[in-house]
Amino acid sequence: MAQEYTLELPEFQHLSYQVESGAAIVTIKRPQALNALSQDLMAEIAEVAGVIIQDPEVQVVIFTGEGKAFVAGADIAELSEIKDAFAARESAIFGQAVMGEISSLPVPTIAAINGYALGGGLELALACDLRVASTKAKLGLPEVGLGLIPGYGGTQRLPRLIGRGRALDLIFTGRHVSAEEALSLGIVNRVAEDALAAAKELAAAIRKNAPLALALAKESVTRGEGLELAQALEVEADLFGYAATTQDMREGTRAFLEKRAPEFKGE
Ligand code: CO8
Repeated sequence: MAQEYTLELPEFQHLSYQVESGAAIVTIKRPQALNALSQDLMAEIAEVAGVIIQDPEVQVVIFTGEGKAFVAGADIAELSEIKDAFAARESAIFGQAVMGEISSLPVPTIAAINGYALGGGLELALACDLRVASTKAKLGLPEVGLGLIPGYGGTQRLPRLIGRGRALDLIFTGRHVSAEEALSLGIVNRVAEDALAAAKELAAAIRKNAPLALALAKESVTRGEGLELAQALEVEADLFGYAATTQDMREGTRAFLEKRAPEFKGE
């Protein structure tokens, strides 16, 4: 069921925001340019991240695109107008910060890749926790063909996800890979005919679990990424300790012992 809003939403021009059964669905809507990320659209993505954080109904977020693309990259018309290295660097830093807002959302995020996810579009998907691709999707980092390099996190997040050699194959060739190849490379978690429907199913499976535990599990994985194993395990132990103090932990363990479904409150 779609939520009735008490939260005041900004007027978005290039995306829509809707909450269905605890899942926020953010649909990028610039189909005339295959949802290319203009600066205005990037600002709206940053804004929607702020909305998500404030919306108490949201337990999972799904990003998707309208029409035949998820997002076909940064807006090439705007890129062609960039005058100098300073301006280009600023644009990359702004874009990286927007992707950072997405990747640091406390709730699980899913990219429902309904079509082309190229350049900045793949980088948006990589900023999400999970990726579900439609059988029609094409993914790639074609920036070198434009005389550029990925600048919204692609040279960093893709190698961390799939390893240096596989990432550089995609970055050097700029080739588009199919959903099936993306699955075998480990870029996407699932492939389905209808990416959004499959992402909603995945969101429903995630939402059955304790919300604070989900947030703490995500935090543990994120904080551990840049650390030595011993330090990372300390982070895990600290967050485990915190999880064990929650009402949801009492409820989850009691429900198991009483052979019933738990009712988590996120407390
Ligand atoms: N930017 C602007 N407009 C675009 C983009 C884009 N990335 N992609 C498509 N469009 C526009 C087309 O120009 C076209 O507009 P019009 O109808 O006015 O001519 C419309 O969308 C439809 O596109 P096509 O006719 O090309 O559709 P096809 O089905 O023939 O082809 C493709 C689809 C293969 C996806 C093709 O459109 C394509 O190759 N697009 C560009 C993909 C690309 O190179 N993306 C990477 C961009 S660079 C990038 O993302 C860098 C990110 C980091 C930046 C950091 C610093 C700011």
